[in-house]
Amino acid sequence: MLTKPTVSQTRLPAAWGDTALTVVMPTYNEADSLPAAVEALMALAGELPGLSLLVVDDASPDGTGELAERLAARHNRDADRIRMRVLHRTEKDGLGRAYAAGMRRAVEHGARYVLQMDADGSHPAAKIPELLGVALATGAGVVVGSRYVPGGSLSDAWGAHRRLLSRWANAYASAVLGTRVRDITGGFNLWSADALRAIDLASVDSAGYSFQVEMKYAALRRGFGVMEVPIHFEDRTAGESKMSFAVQLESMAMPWRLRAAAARGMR
Ligand SMILES: Nc1nc2c(ncn2[C@@H]2O[C@H](COP(=O)(O)OP(=O)(O)OP(=O)(O)O)[C@@H](O)[C@H]2O)c(=O)[nH]1
Ligand SMILES: [Mg+2]
Repeated sequence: MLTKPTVSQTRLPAAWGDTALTVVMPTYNEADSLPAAVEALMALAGELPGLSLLVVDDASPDGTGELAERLAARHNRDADRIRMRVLHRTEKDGLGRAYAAGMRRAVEHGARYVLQMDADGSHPAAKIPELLGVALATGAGVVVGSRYVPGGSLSDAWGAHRRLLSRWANAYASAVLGTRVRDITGGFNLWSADALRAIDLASVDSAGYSFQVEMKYAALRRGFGVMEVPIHFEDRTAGESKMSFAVQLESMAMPWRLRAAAARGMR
């Protein structure tokens, strides 16, 4: 039985902790989940002085955007530098578009690494130092927080049907695209700014979850290394999933669209 780390288990060389690293966190109606997600990240500030957070909110009707502003004001007041910012967008435009906008902003503001992370408590903040350590030690363009390498695990709350579906979606996308990435659909990934600049975020097609697959494939096509680090993936404990049928259809079609574009030499 694997135990879930509650505190960071990786000690980085002190200088590595100074690396400018921005966590991009998209939110839509996450008022019940956001405070704990922000706390978990801010608790890493001692070990990672270069860490900051950018919340990307799509005008959540439940007031997540205003809540994020209040959290930012509190954390920035107590710190010697700006630790948290909020990017407000005018309407719900899909997780992929929110990530692309946030990542672009992070790189423009000087981030050397950008980490994508959900606000619903699914992704383990305590693993961030390890992801950064692997990126710096190997020069990989992307380090995947992976559910499907040895040592990775899924919440016990996931039933057999959901486990199978997730496994199948991963195998499907990797097989269509001919990659060896075990968790190509995963959403807890650390990117180097160099990889993000090479990918050109403005050209990314996916509105929804297929963003995860499209980005990793784009990095591979451009010759960047992809590493995978095992994580434990928790089920969300508050709020609701935003996964819709349209988003699932886009995810089914995207690997074929990417493959066709690659065959035409476009991506
Ligand atoms: N800004 C923005 N954020 C979004 C949008 N859709 C989803 N998100 C956020 O993206 C993250 C992942 O969405 P979830 O609904 O948790 O998707 P999921 O993890 O596949 O589904 P669950 O298993 O039910 O948690 C969460 O932080 C959401 O609030 C969107 O259209 N805009
Ligand atoms: Mg989720």
